[in-house]
Amino acid sequence: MVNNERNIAATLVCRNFWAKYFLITYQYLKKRLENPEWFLMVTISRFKTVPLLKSFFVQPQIIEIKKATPSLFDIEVDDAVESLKKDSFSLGLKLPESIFQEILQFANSTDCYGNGEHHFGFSYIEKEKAEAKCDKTFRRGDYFNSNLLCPAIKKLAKDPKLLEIATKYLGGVPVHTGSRLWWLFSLKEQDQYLLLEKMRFLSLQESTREGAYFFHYDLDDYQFLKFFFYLTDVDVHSGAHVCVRGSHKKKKLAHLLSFFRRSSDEEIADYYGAENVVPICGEAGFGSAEDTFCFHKAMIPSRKDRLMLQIQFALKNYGNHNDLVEQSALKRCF
Ligand SMILES: O=C(O)CCC(=O)C(=O)O
Repeated sequence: MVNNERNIAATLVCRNFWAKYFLITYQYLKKRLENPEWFLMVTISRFKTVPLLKSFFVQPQIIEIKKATPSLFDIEVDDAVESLKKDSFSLGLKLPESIFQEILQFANSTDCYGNGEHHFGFSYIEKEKAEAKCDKTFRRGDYFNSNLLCPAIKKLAKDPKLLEIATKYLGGVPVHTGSRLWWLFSLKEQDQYLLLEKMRFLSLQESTREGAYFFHYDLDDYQFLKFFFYLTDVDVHSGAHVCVRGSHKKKKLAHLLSFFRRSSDEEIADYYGAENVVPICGEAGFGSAEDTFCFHKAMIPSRKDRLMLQIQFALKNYGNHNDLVEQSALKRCF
């Protein structure tokens, strides 16, 4: 009897798994066929690290860099580009105090949206009230239209040194493809466990919406680059972003061919060495540049919520990496 029940349960789980697998595959193909150019890029750009194909994907151009306005950053551009090429990331950016305060003020005075859902808007200090009202646990809070609504965020996307780093790293004229600002809310141990279990069965896109807590790599263009800025103090207990040094240049064939582009902590440490798994910690205002074709993830915050800003550049804008939402589609919880 017990065995029989187990068999039934196993059959249901398998059916569920395959139903979900086919649904994800269907949605994936439908979305990609609507945008064939993007589909082609997502399919082939992952092979840019294969030595014989490299020159096909990356054709450096000579670009004149205009430095009309002064930069907000005191950083050596060539050093940053070297680190990006070698390690996949470069540390040491720092937001000027006035820009930092302006973004913080924006975050405190604008609604964020629970788990990125357009109808769960609330102000950060109302989070617990919003959770009670919606009968939900929010793991993330995303802001929308940040580049349009916050002049400081807009200014960062036009900063001459960030553009120069992007130009030299991408080997072409960088296009600002979007900015994003979001909270990762701290979770109790039990909730962390439940979340990780749930995420095992989600597609990369769905699990990223929960908080990108599994190692994965992005395929946003043939060449792309992100700048991250912490708006809260971040350590390994408060949502450190983690990247795997050198993994933008070298990937296992199984990882390159993988539909989900995800990997476990154990597999990453085995293949790249634990010493190359780098949690990025820093005080509020700390920034970094990263080629997120490398394996990367966020650590689940257990002690404090994390607020992070991302500014993204690529060679082409496929329209998928921004936080733009029709303002009328956004609704408050209360
Ligand atoms: O939140 C983080 O630190 C990682 C974000 C990320 O990997 C993603 O959005 O793809």
